[in-house]
Amino acid sequence: MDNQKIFVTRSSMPPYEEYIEAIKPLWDSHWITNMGQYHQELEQKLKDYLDVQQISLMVNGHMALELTIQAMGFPKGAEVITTPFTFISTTHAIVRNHLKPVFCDVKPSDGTIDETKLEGLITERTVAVVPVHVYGNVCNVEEIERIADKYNLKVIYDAAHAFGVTYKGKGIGSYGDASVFSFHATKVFNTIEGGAAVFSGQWLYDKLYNLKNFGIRNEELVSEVGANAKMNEFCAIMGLCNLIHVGEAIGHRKALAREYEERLKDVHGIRMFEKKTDAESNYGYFPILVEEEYPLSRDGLYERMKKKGIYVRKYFYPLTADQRCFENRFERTKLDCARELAEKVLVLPLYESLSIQEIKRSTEIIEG
Ligand code: T4K
Repeated sequence: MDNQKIFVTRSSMPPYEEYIEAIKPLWDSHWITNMGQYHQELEQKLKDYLDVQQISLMVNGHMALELTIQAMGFPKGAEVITTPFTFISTTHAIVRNHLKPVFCDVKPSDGTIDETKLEGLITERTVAVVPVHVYGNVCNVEEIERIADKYNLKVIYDAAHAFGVTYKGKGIGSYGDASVFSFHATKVFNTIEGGAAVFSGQWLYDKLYNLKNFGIRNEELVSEVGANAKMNEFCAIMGLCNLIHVGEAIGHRKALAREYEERLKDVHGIRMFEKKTDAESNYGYFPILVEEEYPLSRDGLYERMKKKGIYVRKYFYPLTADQRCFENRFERTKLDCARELAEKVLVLPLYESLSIQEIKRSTEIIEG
């Protein structure tokens, strides 16, 4: 038991019979993709759950972000201010749209974009900001909105980690011009692979419909050039089944996160991110920061845990700005805090079926 491998996460899955029962009708209809009945049902249910006006389901979170940025119609080469302390998808979505990422530093308190440094990066070529609610930590949405309004910039949140997060009693997806969620297998809520863009205007719904469905409006009309990024019915049904249990799953994660906090709060040299008091987390990730006072380096602790079968992760090291694919491509802005966090962060295992005993196994190694 004590040498069983523990990974950073483990996909939440509904009871087997529940899913099998739910997919049975597909063998009658043979309608398994292209905005079918379950796709529509999931859109309706998620609109309520996420407390948003419009939703467009996608094949994954990355395509939701890439196509939402594309939908805005920014001119080629325009600048988009974003954070490098994120999964590579955020930066790829900007670059694949022929836009230039301008990297802004993050805050040491929670790893989100440092809004006090935004204005200094705005030029006449800036068209948008793509902040990330990293680990579900809520960005300073009010200040970002104030700056965006002042300079007439669009705000598209990468909310891949923030499913079910609320801020000041509102769904996190209701902030900004649009937000994008990931429903990947490793997320709090999954549709196996999947994602969605959420927003308020009908025009964006229609635009994204075109972009995810080849621009096809009817059998004889293709109105614009589009990709294929539709969610299929097996994935939509997985989402419908998982949605029934997600509230309970988040509650369970919360209890486990509290257990970690309690066990780690007095460990010298281990720091945890701050949470906004008016935000309700989804407990999707449990990141810790290994500070200088800790007897081991971050990498030292990572190796020690791995040797004992606990596969923690360095989300997000290296910074996306430092990845080989971007070498010598974009200006090197000062990213001191982001770099420091990337050198210190370790994400501990946290998932619905994790046991207190397994948490103890991890924290005992950290306690040394
Ligand atoms: N923006 C942000 C900020 C993101 O974090 C992400 C995705 C995106 C955008 C893009 O959304 P998607 O297009 O992916 O929907 C994982 C995920 O693949 C990725 O979705 C996620 N972020 C990223 C943070 O983590 P890896 O390369 O670390 O995954 P992997 O395969 O090493 O899996 C991690 C652990 O999860 C495994 O050790 C075990 C567990 N696992 C994994 C899979 C694949 C399961 O339990 N079941 C599974 O099916 O990227």
